[in-house]
Amino acid sequence: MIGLAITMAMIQQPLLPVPSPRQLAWHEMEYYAFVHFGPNTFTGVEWGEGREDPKLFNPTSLDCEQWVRTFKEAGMSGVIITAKHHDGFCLWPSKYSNHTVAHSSYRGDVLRELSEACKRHGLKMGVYLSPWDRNHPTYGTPEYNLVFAGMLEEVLTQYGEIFEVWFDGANGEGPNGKRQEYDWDLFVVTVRKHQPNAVIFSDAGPDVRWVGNENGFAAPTNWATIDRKRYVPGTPLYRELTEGTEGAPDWIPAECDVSIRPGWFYHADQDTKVKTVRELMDIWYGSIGQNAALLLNVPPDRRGHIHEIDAARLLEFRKERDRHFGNDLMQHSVGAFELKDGKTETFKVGDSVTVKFDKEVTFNRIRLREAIPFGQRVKRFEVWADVGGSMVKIGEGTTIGYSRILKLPRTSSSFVEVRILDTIQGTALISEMSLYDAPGD
Ligand code: FUL
Repeated sequence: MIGLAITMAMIQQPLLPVPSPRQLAWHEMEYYAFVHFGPNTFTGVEWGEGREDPKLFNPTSLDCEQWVRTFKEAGMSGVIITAKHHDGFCLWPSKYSNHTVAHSSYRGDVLRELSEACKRHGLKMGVYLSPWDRNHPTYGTPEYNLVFAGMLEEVLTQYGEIFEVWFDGANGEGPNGKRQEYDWDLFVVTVRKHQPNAVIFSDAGPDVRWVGNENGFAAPTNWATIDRKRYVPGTPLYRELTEGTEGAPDWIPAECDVSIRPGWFYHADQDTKVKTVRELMDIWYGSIGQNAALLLNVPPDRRGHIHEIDAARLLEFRKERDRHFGNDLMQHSVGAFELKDGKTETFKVGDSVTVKFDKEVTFNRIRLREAIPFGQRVKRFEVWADVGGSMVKIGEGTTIGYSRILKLPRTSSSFVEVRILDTIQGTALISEMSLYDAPGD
């Protein structure tokens, strides 16, 4: 990896929209854990009805320290926990509900345990709160909006810094058969007031958007921009969310949420269905490699542990990523980022990002990044290499954004060129380029 954005970028005009400081910090997190935990862990369902006896929630040896240690070793940067899923059960002792840990067989505060473990290990914590609540008696009335804002205030003020607030878009009937009209403005204001650095996720932002599927894949063309006016949470335009929209007015990048198991919650009969390293690598290329973040769900079991199979898989996945991306061949380059005409400050359409080596290197992956503080611009590029004395096209792509990884045929070369073929407004700022030789194809 080499970086040169800063000096060049200083003199650049940003192309609006650009990420906010909280979004920029979020972009760098890249890969973090999702934790679905609650009564469903003990009843075996995915969507609890909210009428479950809270006493069912009974982890026998809850160990958030073990979760966080595992996530850290797995190379994850944070963890988002289902503080409240659709069943309305609160993993903290909320004063707004009788359906909480305080009324369960486990009398502690899961959010406290987790936040302390995160602080000890330097991981960031986020919270998932389902606006849809199948338990709360006020659901379906204006009063529920105040209850939900009050719950938000509790989780955003008692556990230290929160990096992301995840609003689930699923929305059905509540206990009284009514649907809720959500006061989104109130919810957003509440988050901004108590955690101004946290990004807010929903189907449509305002800070981070759903990628439109739960498989872990963004599209090869993936803009960080959408036109927010076209969306309301819960009624997404799936395809558009997967690709973003070129030239749209709002910077709302995609996050890929996917579970390591078929379900979001732990079910013992899925112990044999934990995703393989190969499947996880495909997800990595489809998310991190396609300008999105990866939120990988790893649900704790009834003991309150990350199951041994999942923990081992996460570490194997990390080792495999190291085998793919552990050795950046750019470290051997002798001349990098030399512009064709030697004078231009920026990469214009028709310019090339070029890299020379004093002897051939062999590679089959390229990772590119744009200097996103100045916007996302690249629409089309090609990768060329000198192979045995002639320039050969070895790959092509559309968008780059925060991060784009292309698989290439294994190539040996001492001169590599990324040709910028099309951009918004004719210029591009490429901030990093890496070359790797990954095992296999
Ligand atoms: C969905 C929910 O309905 C699932 O239970 C899960 O929480 C997933 C991440 O989001 O909308």
